Amino acid sequence: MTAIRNIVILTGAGISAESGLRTFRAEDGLWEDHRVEDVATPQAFRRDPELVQRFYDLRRENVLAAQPNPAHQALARLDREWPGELLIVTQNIDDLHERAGAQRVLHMHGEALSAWCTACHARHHWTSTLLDSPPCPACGAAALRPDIVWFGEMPYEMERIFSALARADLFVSIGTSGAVYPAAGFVQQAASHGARTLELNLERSLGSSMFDETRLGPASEIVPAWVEEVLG
Ligand code: BJW
Repeated sequence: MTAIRNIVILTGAGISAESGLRTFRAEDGLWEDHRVEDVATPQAFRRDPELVQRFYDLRRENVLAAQPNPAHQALARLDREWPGELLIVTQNIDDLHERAGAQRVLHMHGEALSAWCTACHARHHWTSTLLDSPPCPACGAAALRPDIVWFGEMPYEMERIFSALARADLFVSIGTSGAVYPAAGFVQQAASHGARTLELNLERSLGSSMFDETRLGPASEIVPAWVEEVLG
């Protein structure tokens, strides 16, 4: 077997579930309170900006109240100690990877604690409400929206992600259902370039059959165990 040097890790809502942040497609999922098309599309924002801003105000509050769990901490340890290339591509908008200490993190679907000015395109760290249409600190326009990638919008830094996938020796997917593209296709991208592929999830996902190996269990247990194994 080829020695592993470059690792790409994809994380989804499942890694933050044990930190108290709800996943999207579980029975008690987020979208039972709010249908995804009511809040996570640019069309919904144009139709009912108040609903969307209220929804993301609440998400922001939840993120601020949450704490990293042992799975985030284990990946932060891997980031500190892994001598080769490593990239944690997260679909999550929380900052729990960073608060656990990870640095090589890319938020492909945006960040809850960021606001994007649609007038001047500045981005600002944001921890309070956007519901009252505050002025953009850079240009003064009342044009701030959540810095989130909605359905139909291009995820962030796709070139950097595809380039890391092409160099990866190991691709690991943690706590994601494989329901949303382009992230759901990363396993095939990585495999087509020769990477070994591993899924860590609570239960089998839509994409499980595409992985070389699937390990089932709560992220707080199976991620630290896997990191221990990789760091030897
Ligand atoms: C645990 C656990 C525990 C629980 N331990 N595990 C037809 C075919 C292909 C594509 C399309 C198509 N029709 C439309 C599209 C495109 C569309 C898409 O994919 N739609 C699908 C619904 C079909 N995608 C887009 O529009 C994207 N943009 C795009 O494609 O641009 C064009 C492009 C082309 C080519 C290249 C590049 C780009 C944008 C997608 C934006 C997604 N946005 C959201 C909301 C915003 C963020 C937010 O508000 O938080 O992102 S949707 C939502 O789903 C969120 C998530 O990041 C994303 C993924 O969800 P995730 O993380 O997988 O969560 P769940 O709940 O689904 O799964 C949780 C998992 O955890 C489960 O498996 C559990 O088992 C597990 N679990 N507890 C371990 N304790």
